[in-house]
Amino acid sequence: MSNIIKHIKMSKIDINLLKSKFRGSLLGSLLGDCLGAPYEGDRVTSGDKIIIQKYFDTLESPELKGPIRCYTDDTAMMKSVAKCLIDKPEVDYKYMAKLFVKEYFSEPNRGYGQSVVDVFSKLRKSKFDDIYKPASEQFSGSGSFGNGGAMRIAPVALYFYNNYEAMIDTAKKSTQITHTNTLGVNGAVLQCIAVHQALFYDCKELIKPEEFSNEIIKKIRAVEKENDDGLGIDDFNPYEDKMKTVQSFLNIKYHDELDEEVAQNLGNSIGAYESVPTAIYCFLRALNEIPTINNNNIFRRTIQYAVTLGGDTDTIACMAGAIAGAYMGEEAVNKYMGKQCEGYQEIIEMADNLYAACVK
Ligand code: F2R
Ligand code: MG
Ligand code: MG
Repeated sequence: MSNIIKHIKMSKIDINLLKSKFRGSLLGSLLGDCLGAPYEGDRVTSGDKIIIQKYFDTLESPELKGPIRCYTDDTAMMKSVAKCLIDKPEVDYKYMAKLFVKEYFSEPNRGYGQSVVDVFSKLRKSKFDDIYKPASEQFSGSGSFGNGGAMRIAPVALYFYNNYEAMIDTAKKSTQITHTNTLGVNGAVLQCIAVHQALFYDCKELIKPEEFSNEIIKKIRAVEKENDDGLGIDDFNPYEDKMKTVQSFLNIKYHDELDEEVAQNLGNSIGAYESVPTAIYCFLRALNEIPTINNNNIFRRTIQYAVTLGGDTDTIACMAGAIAGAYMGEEAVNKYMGKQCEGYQEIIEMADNLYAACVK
Protein backbone atom coordinates (compact mmCIF):
# COMPACT_ATOMS: atom_id res chain seq x y z
CA MET A 1 0.00 0.00 0.00
CA SER A 2 2.83 2.42 0.82
CA ASN A 3 4.03 2.37 -2.80
CA ILE A 4 0.63 3.56 -3.89
CA ILE A 5 0.49 6.35 -1.36
CA LYS A 6 3.75 7.71 -2.80
CA HIS A 7 1.91 8.41 -6.03
CA ILE A 8 -0.61 10.63 -4.26
CA LYS A 9 0.46 14.27 -4.41
CA MET A 10 0.44 14.60 -0.61
CA SER A 11 2.79 17.56 -0.72
CA LYS A 12 0.31 19.45 -2.88
CA ILE A 13 -2.60 19.51 -0.44
CA ASP A 14 -3.29 22.98 0.87
CA ILE A 15 -5.16 22.84 4.16
CA ASN A 16 -6.63 26.30 3.49
CA LEU A 17 -8.24 25.03 0.31
CA LEU A 18 -9.57 21.91 1.94
CA LYS A 19 -12.71 23.47 3.47
CA SER A 20 -13.71 24.84 0.08
CA LYS A 21 -13.00 21.45 -1.51
CA PHE A 22 -15.22 19.68 1.05
CA ARG A 23 -18.06 22.07 0.17
CA GLY A 24 -17.32 21.75 -3.54
CA SER A 25 -17.45 17.97 -3.49
CA LEU A 26 -20.69 17.61 -1.53
CA LEU A 27 -22.27 20.40 -3.62
CA GLY A 28 -21.09 18.64 -6.78
CA SER A 29 -22.83 15.53 -5.60
CA LEU A 30 -26.03 17.49 -4.81
CA LEU A 31 -26.12 19.55 -8.02
CA GLY A 32 -25.37 16.54 -10.20
CA ASP A 33 -28.22 14.64 -8.57
CA CYS A 34 -30.77 17.50 -8.65
CA LEU A 35 -29.96 18.70 -12.17
CA GLY A 36 -29.52 15.22 -13.64
CA ALA A 37 -32.69 13.75 -12.10
CA PRO A 38 -35.19 15.13 -14.68
CA TYR A 39 -33.28 13.26 -17.43
CA GLU A 40 -32.82 9.91 -15.61
CA GLY A 41 -33.56 7.04 -17.98
CA ASP A 42 -33.57 9.23 -21.10
CA ARG A 43 -31.68 8.77 -24.36
CA VAL A 44 -30.20 12.18 -25.25
CA THR A 45 -30.10 13.34 -28.89
CA SER A 46 -28.14 16.24 -30.46
CA GLY A 47 -31.30 18.38 -30.20
CA ASP A 48 -31.61 17.54 -26.51
CA LYS A 49 -28.04 18.78 -25.96
CA ILE A 50 -29.14 22.25 -27.09
CA ILE A 51 -32.09 22.10 -24.68
CA ILE A 52 -29.79 20.97 -21.86
CA GLN A 53 -27.44 23.89 -22.64
CA LYS A 54 -30.39 26.32 -22.31
CA TYR A 55 -31.59 24.55 -19.14
CA PHE A 56 -28.16 25.02 -17.50
CA ASP A 57 -27.88 28.64 -18.73
CA THR A 58 -31.29 29.43 -17.23
CA LEU A 59 -30.31 27.88 -13.91
CA GLU A 60 -27.50 30.42 -13.59
CA SER A 61 -29.92 33.32 -13.86
CA PRO A 62 -30.25 35.47 -10.68
CA GLU A 63 -33.93 36.11 -11.52
CA LEU A 64 -34.97 32.48 -11.25
CA LYS A 65 -37.00 31.59 -8.14
CA GLY A 66 -35.92 28.49 -6.22
CA PRO A 67 -35.29 25.97 -4.86
CA ILE A 68 -37.30 23.82 -7.21
CA ARG A 69 -34.99 20.95 -8.21
CA CYS A 70 -35.52 18.09 -5.79
CA TYR A 71 -32.76 15.71 -4.81
CA THR A 72 -33.20 11.96 -5.04
CA ASP A 73 -31.95 8.83 -3.24
CA ASP A 74 -28.36 9.71 -4.21
CA THR A 75 -28.31 12.77 -1.93
CA ALA A 76 -30.62 11.25 0.69
CA MET A 77 -28.13 8.41 1.23
CA MET A 78 -25.05 10.65 0.92
CA LYS A 79 -26.45 12.79 3.74
CA SER A 80 -26.78 9.69 5.95
CA VAL A 81 -23.15 8.71 5.31
CA ALA A 82 -21.96 12.24 6.14
CA LYS A 83 -24.12 12.41 9.30
CA CYS A 84 -22.74 9.07 10.50
CA LEU A 85 -19.13 10.26 10.08
CA ILE A 86 -19.91 13.56 11.83
CA ASP A 87 -21.76 11.95 14.76
CA LYS A 88 -19.54 8.88 15.25
CA PRO A 89 -15.81 9.48 14.77
CA GLU A 90 -15.13 5.72 15.14
CA VAL A 91 -17.34 4.74 12.22
CA ASP A 92 -20.45 2.98 13.58
CA TYR A 93 -21.90 0.94 10.71
CA LYS A 94 -25.01 -0.08 12.64
CA TYR A 95 -25.76 3.62 13.16
CA MET A 96 -25.17 4.20 9.44
CA ALA A 97 -27.60 1.38 8.57
CA LYS A 98 -30.19 2.92 10.92
CA LEU A 99 -29.77 6.32 9.26
CA PHE A 100 -30.32 4.77 5.79
CA VAL A 101 -33.47 3.02 6.98
CA LYS A 102 -34.84 6.04 8.86
CA GLU A 103 -34.22 8.23 5.82
CA TYR A 104 -35.93 5.78 3.47
CA PHE A 105 -39.03 5.23 5.62
CA SER A 106 -39.35 8.99 6.27
CA GLU A 107 -39.22 9.84 2.55
CA PRO A 108 -39.66 6.69 0.45
CA ASN A 109 -40.45 8.57 -2.78
CA ARG A 110 -36.94 9.72 -3.60
CA GLY A 111 -36.54 7.28 -6.52
CA TYR A 112 -34.66 4.48 -4.74
CA GLY A 113 -33.36 1.39 -6.54
CA GLN A 114 -36.02 -1.29 -6.94
CA SER A 115 -34.23 -3.93 -4.87
CA VAL A 116 -32.39 -1.95 -2.22
CA VAL A 117 -35.72 -1.14 -0.55
CA ASP A 118 -36.00 -4.85 0.39
CA VAL A 119 -32.72 -4.48 2.29
CA PHE A 120 -34.16 -1.53 4.23
CA SER A 121 -37.32 -3.51 5.11
CA LYS A 122 -35.31 -6.53 6.27
CA LEU A 123 -32.94 -4.38 8.32
CA ARG A 124 -35.90 -2.75 10.04
CA LYS A 125 -37.73 -6.05 10.64
CA SER A 126 -34.60 -7.73 12.05
CA LYS A 127 -33.96 -4.73 14.34
CA PHE A 128 -30.49 -4.42 12.79
CA ASP A 129 -29.46 -7.76 14.27
CA ASP A 130 -26.89 -8.48 11.50
CA ILE A 131 -26.53 -5.37 9.33
CA TYR A 132 -24.75 -7.21 6.48
CA LYS A 133 -27.14 -10.19 6.16
CA PRO A 134 -30.00 -8.59 4.18
CA ALA A 135 -27.65 -7.21 1.49
CA SER A 136 -25.84 -10.55 1.19
CA GLU A 137 -29.17 -12.26 0.40
CA GLN A 138 -29.97 -9.96 -2.56
CA PHE A 139 -30.15 -11.50 -6.05
CA SER A 140 -30.00 -15.10 -4.81
CA GLY A 141 -26.90 -14.38 -2.78
CA SER A 142 -24.84 -12.66 -5.50
CA GLY A 143 -25.56 -9.22 -4.00
CA SER A 144 -26.42 -5.98 -5.78
CA PHE A 145 -24.02 -4.54 -8.36
CA GLY A 146 -25.98 -1.27 -8.52
CA ASN A 147 -24.25 2.11 -8.18
CA GLY A 148 -26.03 2.87 -4.88
CA GLY A 149 -22.80 2.45 -2.88
CA ALA A 150 -20.79 4.69 -5.22
CA MET A 151 -23.35 7.51 -5.44
CA ARG A 152 -23.18 8.17 -1.67
CA ILE A 153 -19.44 7.65 -1.04
CA ALA A 154 -18.00 11.20 -1.35
CA PRO A 155 -18.13 11.97 2.42
CA VAL A 156 -15.89 8.94 3.07
CA ALA A 157 -13.23 10.26 0.65
CA LEU A 158 -13.32 13.64 2.40
CA TYR A 159 -13.42 12.44 5.99
CA PHE A 160 -10.41 10.14 5.46
CA TYR A 161 -8.48 12.62 3.32
CA ASN A 162 -5.32 11.86 5.33
CA ASN A 163 -5.83 8.14 5.97
CA TYR A 164 -5.96 6.21 2.71
CA GLU A 165 -6.18 2.71 4.19
CA ALA A 166 -9.03 3.63 6.54
CA MET A 167 -10.78 5.27 3.58
CA ILE A 168 -10.67 2.09 1.49
CA ASP A 169 -11.84 -0.01 4.43
CA THR A 170 -14.71 2.37 5.21
CA ALA A 171 -15.73 2.61 1.55
CA LYS A 172 -16.10 -1.19 1.47
CA LYS A 173 -17.87 -1.62 4.80
CA SER A 174 -20.32 1.25 4.27
CA THR A 175 -21.21 -0.06 0.80
CA GLN A 176 -21.71 -3.63 2.00
CA ILE A 177 -24.68 -2.58 4.15
CA THR A 178 -26.66 -2.55 0.89
CA HIS A 179 -24.39 -3.92 -1.87
CA THR A 180 -22.22 -7.03 -1.52
CA ASN A 181 -21.49 -7.91 -5.16
CA THR A 182 -17.78 -7.25 -5.87
CA LEU A 183 -18.71 -4.92 -8.75
CA GLY A 184 -20.97 -2.86 -6.47
CA VAL A 185 -18.36 -2.67 -3.71
CA ASN A 186 -15.30 -1.97 -5.88
CA GLY A 187 -17.31 0.54 -7.93
CA ALA A 188 -17.84 2.50 -4.72
CA VAL A 189 -14.15 2.16 -3.87
CA LEU A 190 -13.20 3.42 -7.35
CA GLN A 191 -15.43 6.49 -6.98
CA CYS A 192 -14.01 7.11 -3.51
CA ILE A 193 -10.44 6.93 -4.85
CA ALA A 194 -11.29 9.43 -7.62
CA VAL A 195 -12.83 11.99 -5.22
CA HIS A 196 -9.95 11.57 -2.76
CA GLN A 197 -7.34 12.00 -5.49
CA ALA A 198 -9.01 15.18 -6.81
CA LEU A 199 -8.58 16.77 -3.36
CA PHE A 200 -4.83 16.67 -3.85
CA TYR A 201 -4.76 18.69 -7.05
CA ASP A 202 -4.59 22.47 -7.03
CA CYS A 203 -7.29 23.77 -9.37
CA LYS A 204 -4.93 26.49 -10.57
CA GLU A 205 -2.99 23.72 -12.32
CA LEU A 206 -4.90 21.83 -14.99
CA ILE A 207 -4.96 18.09 -14.34
CA LYS A 208 -3.39 15.93 -17.02
CA PRO A 209 -6.09 13.30 -17.71
CA GLU A 210 -3.53 10.57 -18.41
CA GLU A 211 -1.62 11.23 -15.19
CA PHE A 212 -4.85 11.32 -13.13
CA SER A 213 -6.21 8.12 -14.68
CA ASN A 214 -2.87 6.30 -14.37
CA GLU A 215 -2.87 7.06 -10.64
CA ILE A 216 -6.40 5.68 -10.34
CA ILE A 217 -5.45 2.54 -12.27
CA LYS A 218 -2.57 1.79 -9.90
CA LYS A 219 -4.81 2.14 -6.87
CA ILE A 220 -7.78 0.14 -8.20
CA ARG A 221 -5.37 -2.60 -9.34
CA ALA A 222 -4.29 -3.04 -5.71
CA VAL A 223 -7.93 -3.18 -4.59
CA GLU A 224 -8.93 -5.71 -7.26
CA LYS A 225 -5.87 -7.85 -6.49
CA GLU A 226 -7.47 -8.63 -3.13
CA ASN A 227 -10.20 -10.52 -5.01
CA ASP A 228 -7.67 -12.77 -6.78
CA ASP A 229 -7.76 -16.45 -5.92
CA GLY A 230 -3.95 -16.59 -6.10
CA LEU A 231 -3.87 -19.11 -8.97
CA GLY A 232 -2.68 -16.54 -11.49
CA ILE A 233 -5.29 -17.60 -14.05
CA ASP A 234 -8.47 -15.77 -15.07
CA ASP A 235 -7.48 -12.66 -13.13
CA PHE A 236 -10.55 -10.52 -12.60
CA ASN A 237 -9.66 -6.84 -12.94
CA PRO A 238 -12.82 -5.34 -14.48
CA TYR A 239 -12.34 -1.81 -13.18
CA GLU A 240 -8.67 -1.64 -14.13
CA ASP A 241 -9.61 -2.76 -17.64
CA LYS A 242 -12.52 -0.31 -17.81
CA MET A 243 -10.28 2.56 -16.72
CA LYS A 244 -8.00 1.69 -19.64
CA THR A 245 -11.05 2.00 -21.90
CA VAL A 246 -11.67 5.41 -20.31
CA GLN A 247 -8.12 6.36 -21.31
CA SER A 248 -8.62 5.20 -24.88
CA PHE A 249 -11.80 7.31 -25.17
CA LEU A 250 -9.98 10.33 -23.78
CA ASN A 251 -7.40 9.95 -26.54
CA ILE A 252 -10.09 10.34 -29.21
CA LYS A 253 -10.71 13.92 -30.36
CA TYR A 254 -14.23 14.93 -29.36
CA HIS A 255 -16.95 14.62 -31.99
CA ASP A 256 -20.72 14.54 -31.48
CA GLU A 257 -21.16 10.82 -32.19
CA LEU A 258 -18.55 9.96 -29.57
CA ASP A 259 -21.10 10.38 -26.76
CA GLU A 260 -23.22 7.55 -28.14
CA GLU A 261 -20.12 5.30 -28.27
CA VAL A 262 -19.19 6.30 -24.72
CA ALA A 263 -22.71 5.50 -23.50
CA GLN A 264 -22.56 2.11 -25.20
CA ASN A 265 -19.01 1.11 -24.31
CA LEU A 266 -18.34 2.70 -20.93
CA GLY A 267 -22.04 2.52 -20.08
CA ASN A 268 -24.65 4.84 -18.59
CA SER A 269 -26.82 2.44 -16.61
CA ILE A 270 -27.52 1.89 -12.89
CA GLY A 271 -24.86 -0.82 -12.61
CA ALA A 272 -21.70 0.45 -10.89
CA TYR A 273 -19.53 -1.07 -13.62
CA GLU A 274 -21.52 0.83 -16.26
CA SER A 275 -21.51 4.19 -14.48
CA VAL A 276 -18.56 4.84 -12.14
CA PRO A 277 -15.82 4.76 -14.84
CA THR A 278 -18.18 6.84 -16.99
CA ALA A 279 -18.41 9.50 -14.26
CA ILE A 280 -14.61 9.65 -14.05
CA TYR A 281 -14.50 9.96 -17.84
CA CYS A 282 -16.99 12.88 -17.72
CA PHE A 283 -14.76 14.75 -15.27
CA LEU A 284 -11.59 14.13 -17.27
CA ARG A 285 -13.23 14.97 -20.62
CA ALA A 286 -14.69 18.19 -19.18
CA LEU A 287 -11.26 19.44 -18.09
CA ASN A 288 -10.96 20.68 -21.64
CA GLU A 289 -13.46 22.38 -23.91
CA ILE A 290 -16.33 20.30 -25.26
CA PRO A 291 -17.74 21.80 -28.49
CA THR A 292 -21.36 20.93 -27.63
CA ILE A 293 -21.11 22.74 -24.29
CA ASN A 294 -20.84 26.51 -24.25
CA ASN A 295 -19.27 27.18 -20.86
CA ASN A 296 -15.78 27.69 -19.47
CA ASN A 297 -16.38 26.45 -15.95
CA ILE A 298 -14.99 22.92 -15.45
CA PHE A 299 -17.41 22.18 -12.60
CA ARG A 300 -20.51 23.07 -14.60
CA ARG A 301 -19.14 21.47 -17.77
CA THR A 302 -18.59 18.18 -15.93
CA ILE A 303 -22.17 18.02 -14.65
CA GLN A 304 -23.72 19.23 -17.91
CA TYR A 305 -21.67 16.74 -19.92
CA ALA A 306 -22.68 13.86 -17.63
CA VAL A 307 -26.34 14.75 -18.18
CA THR A 308 -25.91 14.79 -21.97
CA LEU A 309 -24.78 11.14 -21.91
CA GLY A 310 -28.30 10.10 -20.86
CA GLY A 311 -29.20 6.96 -18.90
CA ASP A 312 -28.57 7.17 -15.16
CA THR A 313 -28.05 10.93 -15.37
CA ASP A 314 -28.69 11.87 -11.74
CA THR A 315 -26.17 9.36 -10.46
CA ILE A 316 -23.46 9.79 -13.11
CA ALA A 317 -23.70 13.59 -12.76
CA CYS A 318 -23.70 13.24 -8.95
CA MET A 319 -20.51 11.14 -8.99
CA ALA A 320 -18.78 13.26 -11.67
CA GLY A 321 -19.82 16.43 -9.78
CA ALA A 322 -18.34 15.12 -6.53
CA ILE A 323 -14.96 14.63 -8.26
CA ALA A 324 -15.09 18.01 -10.02
CA GLY A 325 -16.07 19.76 -6.78
CA ALA A 326 -13.22 18.10 -4.86
CA TYR A 327 -10.83 19.46 -7.48
CA MET A 328 -12.31 22.93 -8.05
CA GLY A 329 -13.72 23.80 -4.62
CA GLU A 330 -16.85 25.77 -3.74
CA GLU A 331 -15.77 28.85 -5.72
CA ALA A 332 -16.53 27.01 -8.95
CA VAL A 333 -20.16 26.41 -7.96
CA ASN A 334 -22.51 29.03 -9.35
CA LYS A 335 -24.55 30.22 -6.35
CA TYR A 336 -27.72 30.86 -8.34
CA MET A 337 -27.56 27.37 -9.78
CA GLY A 338 -26.87 25.97 -6.31
CA LYS A 339 -29.82 27.78 -4.79
CA GLN A 340 -32.09 26.10 -7.33
CA CYS A 341 -31.33 22.79 -5.64
CA GLU A 342 -33.18 21.46 -2.61
CA GLY A 343 -30.89 21.22 0.40
CA TYR A 344 -28.21 23.62 -0.90
CA GLN A 345 -27.64 25.39 2.47
CA GLU A 346 -27.96 22.15 4.41
CA ILE A 347 -25.23 20.51 2.31
CA ILE A 348 -22.88 23.47 2.84
CA GLU A 349 -23.39 23.16 6.62
CA MET A 350 -22.90 19.40 6.42
CA ALA A 351 -19.63 19.86 4.52
CA ASP A 352 -18.43 22.29 7.21
CA ASN A 353 -19.39 19.88 9.99
CA LEU A 354 -17.60 17.04 8.22
CA TYR A 355 -14.53 19.26 7.86
CA ALA A 356 -14.66 20.17 11.57
CA ALA A 357 -14.97 16.49 12.46
CA CYS A 358 -11.76 15.45 10.73
CA VAL A 359 -9.48 18.48 10.26
CA LYS A 360 -7.93 19.28 13.63
N1 F2R B 1 -33.94 3.73 -9.09
C1 F2R B 1 -33.47 4.65 -9.77
N2 F2R B 1 -34.05 5.00 -10.95
C2 F2R B 1 -35.25 4.40 -11.42
C3 F2R B 1 -36.24 5.48 -11.81
C4 F2R B 1 -36.53 6.41 -10.70
C5 F2R B 1 -37.58 7.39 -11.14
N3 F2R B 1 -36.97 8.54 -11.76
C6 F2R B 1 -38.39 7.79 -9.93
O1 F2R B 1 -38.28 8.94 -9.49
O2 F2R B 1 -39.12 6.93 -9.43
N4 F2R B 1 -32.41 5.38 -9.40
C7 F2R B 1 -31.66 5.13 -8.25
O3 F2R B 1 -31.22 3.78 -8.27
C8 F2R B 1 -29.83 3.69 -8.59
C9 F2R B 1 -29.11 3.11 -7.40
O4 F2R B 1 -29.64 1.85 -7.18
P1 F2R B 1 -29.10 0.92 -6.01
O5 F2R B 1 -29.14 1.67 -4.74
O6 F2R B 1 -27.83 0.33 -6.41
O7 F2R B 1 -30.28 -0.13 -5.96
P2 F2R B 1 -30.41 -1.71 -6.24
O8 F2R B 1 -31.84 -1.99 -6.16
O9 F2R B 1 -29.52 -2.47 -5.32
O10 F2R B 1 -29.84 -1.92 -7.71
C10 F2R B 1 -30.44 -1.26 -8.78
C11 F2R B 1 -30.87 -2.24 -9.87
O11 F2R B 1 -29.75 -2.86 -10.47
C12 F2R B 1 -30.07 -4.17 -10.92
N5 F2R B 1 -29.17 -5.15 -10.24
C13 F2R B 1 -28.31 -4.87 -9.22
N6 F2R B 1 -27.64 -5.99 -8.88
C14 F2R B 1 -28.07 -6.99 -9.66
C15 F2R B 1 -27.75 -8.37 -9.76
N7 F2R B 1 -26.84 -8.96 -8.97
N8 F2R B 1 -28.39 -9.11 -10.70
C16 F2R B 1 -29.31 -8.53 -11.52
N9 F2R B 1 -29.67 -7.20 -11.47
C17 F2R B 1 -29.05 -6.45 -10.56
C18 F2R B 1 -31.53 -4.41 -10.52
O12 F2R B 1 -32.36 -4.06 -11.59
C19 F2R B 1 -31.70 -3.43 -9.36
O13 F2R B 1 -33.04 -3.07 -9.12
C20 F2R B 1 -29.39 5.10 -8.88
O14 F2R B 1 -29.47 5.33 -10.26
C21 F2R B 1 -30.37 5.95 -8.16
O15 F2R B 1 -30.52 7.21 -8.75
MG1 MG C 1 -31.37 8.90 -7.79
MG1 MG D 1 -29.78 7.37 -10.70
